[in-house]
Amino acid sequence: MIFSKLALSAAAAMMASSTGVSAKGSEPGAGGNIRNCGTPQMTPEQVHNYNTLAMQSMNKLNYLKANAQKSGGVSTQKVEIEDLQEKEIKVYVHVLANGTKVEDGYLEESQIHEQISVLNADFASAKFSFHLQNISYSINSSWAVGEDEEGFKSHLRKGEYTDLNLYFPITLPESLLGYAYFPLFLSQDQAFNSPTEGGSGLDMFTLDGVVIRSDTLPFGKYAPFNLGRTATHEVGHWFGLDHTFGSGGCEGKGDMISDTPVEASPAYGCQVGRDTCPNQPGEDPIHNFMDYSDDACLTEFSPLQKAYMHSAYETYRQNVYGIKK
Ligand SMILES: [Ca+2]
Ligand SMILES: [Zn+2]
Repeated sequence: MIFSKLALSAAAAMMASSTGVSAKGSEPGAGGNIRNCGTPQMTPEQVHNYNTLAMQSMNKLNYLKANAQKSGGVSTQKVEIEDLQEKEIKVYVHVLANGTKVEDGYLEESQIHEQISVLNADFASAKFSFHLQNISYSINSSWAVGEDEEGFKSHLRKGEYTDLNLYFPITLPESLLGYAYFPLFLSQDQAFNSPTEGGSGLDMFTLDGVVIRSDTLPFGKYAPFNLGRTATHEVGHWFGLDHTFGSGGCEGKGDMISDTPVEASPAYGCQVGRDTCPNQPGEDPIHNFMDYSDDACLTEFSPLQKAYMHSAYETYRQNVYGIKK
């Protein structure tokens, strides 16, 4: 995976050493399969930007402080998102298979359309819609198992920074279900990933996108993660959202989204009533798409998460190099 390559640069080493990729997935799940997301943990700079933008989106939507305080810091007030304009996201799908049979990972188009439908349903209340532009099929034994990320992305990535590329290998290293990259100010990140510093030579524009093992698509075999919610979760990262458990623990800022209760660790299965931070308001957000529960248990984004995704999309993706799109 790209993480080992990124570790060559100092800034990225910080990112890689604190990813917690294996730590977060090391808790036993209810069944044999567990959710394990490989999206890198945010750098301190990303955390700072994330926090600032989260506050801005809160203000923008008139999220009343008074209401938040009344309920002990977790606002239960409905955010008015009527004034958020619906955004249409162009989607490019890339199937990474071993051969041309379905069992080789050569997905049927109907299954891909079903995945896009799940995204549209899950993001409808957040006012995002997804529009499939093209499906590419590649037969490559390395790409099919999620290896050579640089290779498949530099060959296949389509569209602009506003557009979503979805890569579907059969499986991924380290039992990951998927991973994505947070949106960034591109020029800033391209500098840190410069080839002259021994980096991968690929900029974050090329790496941008979501990689998901294809048996997590609707009708896939990776139960209980086969209802297409891995895509929803990873696209949440692509829009800039952190996990609801943040970097873990009850004392930190969690995910910096004030209407998702703080939780100490990822929730697995569907633990209704789970409350790992009893001294912090609210039960754990086990139904939130940005937690680790089973697909059937994941049903929602919080109002502020929805607002934040719009702010991040406008700030990072529609405003590349200061040019507003
Ligand atoms: Ca609590
Ligand atoms: Zn994740």
